[in-house]
Amino acid sequence: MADVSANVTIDSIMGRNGLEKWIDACVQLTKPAKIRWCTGSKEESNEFISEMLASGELVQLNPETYPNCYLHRSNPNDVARTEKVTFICTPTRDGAGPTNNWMSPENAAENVLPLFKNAMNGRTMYIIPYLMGAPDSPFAIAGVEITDSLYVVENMRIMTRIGNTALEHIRRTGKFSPGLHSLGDVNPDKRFIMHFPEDRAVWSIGSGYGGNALLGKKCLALRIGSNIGRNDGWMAEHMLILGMEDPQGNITYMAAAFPSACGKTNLAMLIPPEIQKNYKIWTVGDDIAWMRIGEDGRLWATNPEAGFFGVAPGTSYDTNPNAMDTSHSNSIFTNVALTQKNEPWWEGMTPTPPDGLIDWQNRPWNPENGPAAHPNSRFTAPTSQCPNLSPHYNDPKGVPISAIIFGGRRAHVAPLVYQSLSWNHGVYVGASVGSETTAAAEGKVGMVRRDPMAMLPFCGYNMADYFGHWVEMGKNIPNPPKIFHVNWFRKSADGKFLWPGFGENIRVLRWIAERANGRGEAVATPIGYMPANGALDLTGLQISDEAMAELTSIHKDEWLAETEDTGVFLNQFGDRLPAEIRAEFAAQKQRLS
Ligand code: OXD
Ligand code: MN
Repeated sequence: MADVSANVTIDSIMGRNGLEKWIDACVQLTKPAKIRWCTGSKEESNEFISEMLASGELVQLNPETYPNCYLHRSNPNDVARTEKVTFICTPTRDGAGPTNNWMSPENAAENVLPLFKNAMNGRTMYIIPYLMGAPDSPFAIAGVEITDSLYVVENMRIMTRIGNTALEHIRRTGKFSPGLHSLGDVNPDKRFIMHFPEDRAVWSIGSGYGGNALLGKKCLALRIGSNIGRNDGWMAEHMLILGMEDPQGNITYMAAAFPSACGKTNLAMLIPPEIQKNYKIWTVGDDIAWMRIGEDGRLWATNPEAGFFGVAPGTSYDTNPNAMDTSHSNSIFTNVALTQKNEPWWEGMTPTPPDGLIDWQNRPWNPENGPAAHPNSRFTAPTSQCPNLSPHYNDPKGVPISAIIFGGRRAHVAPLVYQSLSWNHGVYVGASVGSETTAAAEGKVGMVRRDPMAMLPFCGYNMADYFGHWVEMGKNIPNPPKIFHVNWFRKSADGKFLWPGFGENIRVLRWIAERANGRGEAVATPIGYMPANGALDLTGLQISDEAMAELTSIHKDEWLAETEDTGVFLNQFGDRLPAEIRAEFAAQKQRLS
């Protein structure tokens, strides 16, 4: 290890010698001026918020209309997850696989750890014990995040269960995920998000952005979590969880994976249109699902988070009233615009922008400078405030999943909905998910990239082995969920969305629930089962027959090209790709030709 500090050993900084020694090592390394343990109390939160208001790190929003809500403007160089500096540090490159950036733990200790040296000089170190999962769930996993950012502390307070509950869990189990975070000098050239699955450890430096800095979410619950799940026989997935209640009161639970910024939060909180009002959606989670085989042989899912970190633009009382209500109090808004009434605003919140907006960079808004709110601006809001929150949200055993749904943002090719022919075909469907890129991660927006199970940026080990784990799980679940694919984003030749989306998606969920419960009319096609004529309830929907025909059409030439492209993606895994996935690929090609 490079000369970071005489007292810092790799064992201690990885947390191998326990919590106290790890904290000592972090202190020796980063040399904070003060140390503060977070207890999770309301008083502590008030104190931290006052401090941030005084320093300008937060701006208080209108206390009448947005009580206890704040605006944070981040460094303009730090507004999204940075996948190119996100590393999986397994002993061998193969452990991380071809779709992850890899660095050896030795190399990380040599080259990245020194960036933390004296990083907290003159700053306070906050120690945040936190829990992912309900406190009395046997599946909860604890972490401790050390950070020098109060913004991170207050976001972690919303997104996870922080403080003494978590500390008790750690004392009882002796286990925790050590996460060291420092803003450093918020320099993109010295920004690294490092994961060490063998130690459940995370080091993050140079960024204060959500997915890079709130270590419980993408880092622990998905990248490290997927490793723990593989070893212990469960699944950590980038999925929302919802329950759909039918008029008879039966609830069908579904988990759905979509790449970032494809409307997961909207789907999780869907409110059906008036004509479908006898159906109701219960929200369990909007981003992450941990799924285990229950004693009854079904797959049970829990949401390990305590908050929503939702994309703001496009969210409105038309598109997602539940998200609007959830985030109207006790919430933090990041990189949104500010109105003259001191309220948050973003593109799509109202049909026209109010006068006198201040943009996300604290300038009077001039459309020539781009949107008023950053396209990846966010709200951090407590799950408990969601008006249609499922009574089972905190249930330690979770909810039984009958359907798994994959989806992407595809202007062409993918039809509105189809069902896989089997579990393994469903794994292939998930492995072939493609989506147009969005602003949630840095890079060009609008390119189709393969994003298997929406886990490309979040799978913490070799993705070929991850497909293998899915195949294995299928063998072990006596009563597995049915697997589906949806696409809300198909466009006509003149570039208009064909499907109205949002609340109307209930019509598709209804067919999915019927199929999952052994009913629902379907026809077999080369890519899977599609709704039979009349099987989707379109009553009261203004949609032309041509639009419906296009939404449910499969163009063979497009699908052959799609399958070839999936093959190119899968080929990078070489011999490590499970034989079952290879066989599904061959069978799909065969059916198409
Ligand atoms: C998120 C993401 O923030 O997927 O949830 O990017
Ligand atoms: Mn996400």
